[in-house]
Amino acid sequence: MTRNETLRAALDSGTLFTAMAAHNPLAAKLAEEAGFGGIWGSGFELSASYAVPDANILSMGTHLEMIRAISSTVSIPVIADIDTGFGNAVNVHYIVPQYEAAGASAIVMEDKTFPKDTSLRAAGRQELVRIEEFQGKIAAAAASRRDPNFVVIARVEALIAGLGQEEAIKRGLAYEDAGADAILIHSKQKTPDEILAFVKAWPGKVPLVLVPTAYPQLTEADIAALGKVGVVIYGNHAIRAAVGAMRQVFAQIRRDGGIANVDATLPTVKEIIALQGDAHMRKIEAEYLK
Ligand code: SPV
Ligand code: MG
Repeated sequence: MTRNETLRAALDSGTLFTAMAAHNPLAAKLAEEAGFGGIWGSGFELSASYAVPDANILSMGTHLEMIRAISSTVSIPVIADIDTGFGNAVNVHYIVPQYEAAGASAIVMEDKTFPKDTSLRAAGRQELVRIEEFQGKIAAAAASRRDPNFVVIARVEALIAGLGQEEAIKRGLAYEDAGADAILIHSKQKTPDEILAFVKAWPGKVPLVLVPTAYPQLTEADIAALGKVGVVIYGNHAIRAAVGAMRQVFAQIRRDGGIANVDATLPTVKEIIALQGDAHMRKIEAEYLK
């Protein structure tokens, strides 16, 4: 099975597919090693890794290169977060084949205006585009993919924008009509209530995608039991883990005035060399270095 087929089959099967965020190939490799079904090529994580806001400050090319690097490192499906599609439906028509060629198995595109503002920030600028305009963008994404198994996910930001459930359902259904294979419904409420109400009311045929960052109480077992959710995305746990670990170790080295105490707590250099794919290079070396 190709990666696109794997993701498509997971969506068709009705079992819950899990995707962990990554901002570089190493994070993606660790997520694959941990047993996640796929990788979330997160714009938030990539922005954070450059220490800039998640607000289209970085170019599409930077994100596309991250997706290419991740896809060539792991063998599980990669879901690319293309924000608002970097422009209008015409831009989307050109961009989707580039993400497909870079090895992504899916794109997620959100119905906000360009440039976007990040979703989880309190009081962000959350402006949505017209429903018809976004339908055109989804249709352009679906039409421009080369492989019919490449998955197009429409992301509804109506709840994030505070427009309520009726608007969110209306948009989800309109995007399904336009050809979306799944609907990502995002919420920044600190309890799952808003999302649970949406899932319960969702009358569409396509599966839903959840990003439970703001409401972490909801477990995979809870989500699977809802019956309508195909994918759960853990949106920023790679970068948050990295920030927490680096802060702690850096502070201890400053406190101790040296690395003697942290050394034993860290993964060994040998482990990092293994993660670099050293074994693979040694095989090439043995075969071709004459
Ligand atoms: C991302 O990880 O880039 C996302 C999810 O889009 S969120 O940051 O919650 O909007
Ligand atoms: Mg994003």
